[in-house]
Amino acid sequence: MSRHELYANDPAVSVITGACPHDCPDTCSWQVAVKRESGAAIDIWGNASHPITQGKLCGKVDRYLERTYHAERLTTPLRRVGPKGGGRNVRGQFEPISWETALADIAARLSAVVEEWGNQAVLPYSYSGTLGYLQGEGMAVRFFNRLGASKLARTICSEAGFEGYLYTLGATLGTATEDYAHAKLILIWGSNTLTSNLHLWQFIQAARKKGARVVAIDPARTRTAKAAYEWLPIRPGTDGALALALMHVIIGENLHDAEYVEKYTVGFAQLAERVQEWTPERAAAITGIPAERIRALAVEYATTRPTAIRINYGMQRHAGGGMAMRTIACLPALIGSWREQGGGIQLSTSGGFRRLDVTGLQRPDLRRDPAARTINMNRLGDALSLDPARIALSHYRPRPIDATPTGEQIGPPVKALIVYNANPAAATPDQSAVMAGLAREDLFTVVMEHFQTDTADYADYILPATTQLEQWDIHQAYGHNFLSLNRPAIAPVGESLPNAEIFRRLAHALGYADACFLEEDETILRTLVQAQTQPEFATCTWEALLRDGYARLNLPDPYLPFAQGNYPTPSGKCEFYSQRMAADGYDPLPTYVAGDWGSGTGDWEDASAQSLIPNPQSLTCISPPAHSFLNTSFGVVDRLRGREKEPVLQMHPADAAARQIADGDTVRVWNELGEVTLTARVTEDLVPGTVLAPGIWWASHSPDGRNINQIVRQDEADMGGGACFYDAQVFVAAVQQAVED
Ligand SMILES: Nc1nc2c(c(=O)[nH]1)N[C@H]1C(S)=C(S)[C@@H](COP(=O)(O)OP(=O)(O)OC[C@H]3O[C@@H](n4cnc5c(=O)[nH]c(N)nc54)[C@H](O)[C@@H]3O)O[C@H]1N2
Ligand SMILES: Nc1nc2c(c(=O)[nH]1)N[C@H]1C(S)=C(S)[C@@H](COP(=O)(O)OP(=O)(O)OC[C@H]3O[C@@H](n4cnc5c(=O)[nH]c(N)nc54)[C@H](O)[C@@H]3O)O[C@H]1N2
Ligand SMILES: [Mo]
Repeated sequence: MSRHELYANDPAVSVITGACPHDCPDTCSWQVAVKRESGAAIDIWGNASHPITQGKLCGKVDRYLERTYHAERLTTPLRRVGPKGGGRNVRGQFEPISWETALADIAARLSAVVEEWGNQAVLPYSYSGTLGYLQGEGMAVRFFNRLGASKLARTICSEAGFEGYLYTLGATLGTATEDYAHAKLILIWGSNTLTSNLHLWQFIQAARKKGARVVAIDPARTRTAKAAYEWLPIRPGTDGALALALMHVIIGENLHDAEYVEKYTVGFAQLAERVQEWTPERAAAITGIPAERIRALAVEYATTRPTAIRINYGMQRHAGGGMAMRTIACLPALIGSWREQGGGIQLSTSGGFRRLDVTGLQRPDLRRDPAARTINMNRLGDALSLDPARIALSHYRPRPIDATPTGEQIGPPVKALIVYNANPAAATPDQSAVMAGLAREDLFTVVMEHFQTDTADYADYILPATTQLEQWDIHQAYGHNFLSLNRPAIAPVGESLPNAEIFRRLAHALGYADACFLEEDETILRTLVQAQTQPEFATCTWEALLRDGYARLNLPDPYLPFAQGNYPTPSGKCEFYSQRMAADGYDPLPTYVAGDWGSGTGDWEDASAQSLIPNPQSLTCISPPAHSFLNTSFGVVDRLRGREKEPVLQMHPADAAARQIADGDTVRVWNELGEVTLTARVTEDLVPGTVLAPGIWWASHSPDGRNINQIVRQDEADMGGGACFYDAQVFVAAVQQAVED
């Protein structure tokens, strides 16, 4: 008997359907069993009827009740009584206060900041704690529009890749997740499916049962690469070169789909000319993949039918990440694989939801100051400095043509920071700059949280927020085409409140009389659903969502978005040549943009640092997600933290030997931005020259109260102001030998 059946027959239990709120492509439909009498949740599982969830949750969200009822869950508003900040096992000190006092104090402080420094001195900071429309950028956006706060460019995760993909294809549409089951060759490119996109795997397995081959292109032999047919080890940040060489072979050997190219693409002649210089030998020298293997892969890719690429964000967290994505996105059109079910490429399915109208939800008409500056969230460290030059740097500039005009208004320093759904002290680049900013005594910081995170340690006020079990929301997805409704299963734990309610109360405390700050959460969501007029939402009625908990977008089934062109680009075609890119200051043709940090010209390469280690060579550091964490959101769950054991640095035996480092040694990892202490794991599952630190550990759970974002710079990728988490150069040295027994 399934758990659903078990509980459905139990009169003492009710079953509530909801949706996982976390930042993951899978956006699972979940079900929660709640004791009617006590109102306590007693079990949670994946919804068996959902075509993607198929009854399974990941190992993290399986522990959602443990997280929700965790002893350290925040249950009352808190006011700081000690110094700002924390450290290893040192936490900020706070006293409980009432909501009334907290809201009155915060309103008074915000009003004073606005009065003295102007509305732009207030900065919201949020990302993906929940991806819900309402508890994410819903009521919060109404509030910050009304206040006229500085705007935040949400660039930390996927922006560079998105921009690159959009230049080529016009929308983040692609292969349907279910359709991977039909592929005969699957390239998993810069993604660790078994860790970060688990529910795709069942479709890949189905394809393998029918003989499909799976190739993982990754600097690390991840769980996914181990399970794949082949691991193709690639140097980080060099994927563009690989794609160019693949196209060199495909066009050179006349393996492209001439008819598809002719009908549905622009710029083939220029592309052919461009890739002529990209011989496999040239790409081999850059990527580290042997030329023969590149040649064979190109032939295999072009001649196997259908063939699908699953690309994700790993390969775009680099200085040239946008261009790499733009280049790879040309491949399926070149071989015409969009024609076939099980062909194409998927970066994200979020494009299916792109026409969901959120104006009623976010109320841009309320914006008091439409010209307010936009801060790039990756540069929070700069934004929180008091140096005008650094504040200017933190302004969002997504393209080269947006370079700072001289005399640009930089606006006031940030004097009030309101953090929700994010943990920037742990997750944002250049951790020491972020922490230094957060430590400013003249900065007023409010953090809405479930737990006292590294960021909350710096807050003046911490406001307890509800989890998904305790709140309403609606979710799009970026790994499938279902819209989901989340219903609260339990009453708020302690005095916690949904983000929407906190902003509603803050609006009230600030005297905002607009009717939109009175609307109830459920009403807002129903109105949002009912306001949609585009045909793809015709199936997503409020009734269907209440009944099933999810609804498939009204897209054709099967869904082959570009089988007959229909690219929403300026030309209406797949753009091998992009005029828009030229106008935006880019090379209009696919090209390779090298990581600009490893070039040996930066000031990071200072002699004093080099003299500290026997082998002064720097290594490229990547820090993709640990299996048992979701960014920092599950770091508090002991059982999951226990699975990850401790913050480690994986390194290749050759790199370890060159530094006289042995497995288990404590190592110092540093560059000019900062340093962090980790435990070395020597492994052949990594390309030489690259080290890997699984993330994201809480700083306060780390040996020296710091984590790997110490060594990640704030500089933007080539497109979209995206982050460069995996484009860091570091030095590594042992600080202590492991004790042998
Ligand atoms: N368990 C778990 N799941 C998660 C998350 C988590 O923290 N934990 N985070 C969620 C979030 S916020 C996101 S954005 C998604 C991310 O989803 P993905 O982008 O699929 O992230 P990963 O699964 O880490 O896969 C990235 C892979 O890229 C590799 N990589 C790094 N640099 C390069 C490169 O230059 N080229 C190539 N080819 N590969 C490279 C890394 O080694 C890693 O294996 O996952 C989500 N799901
Ligand atoms: N070194 C390194 N750094 C990275 C990455 C990496 O791969 N390597 N990945 C990057 C990526 S892809 C991303 S997306 C970012 C993610 O960065 P963040 O968005 O900061 O993600 P989390 O660290 O998980 O923090 C989310 C916080 O929101 C809280 N939260 C969850 N739900 C709610 C809610 O309903 N209400 C409120 N008020 N709070 C809630 C959680 O408790 C958690 O503390 O990190 C980035 N940082
Ligand atoms: Mo992300």
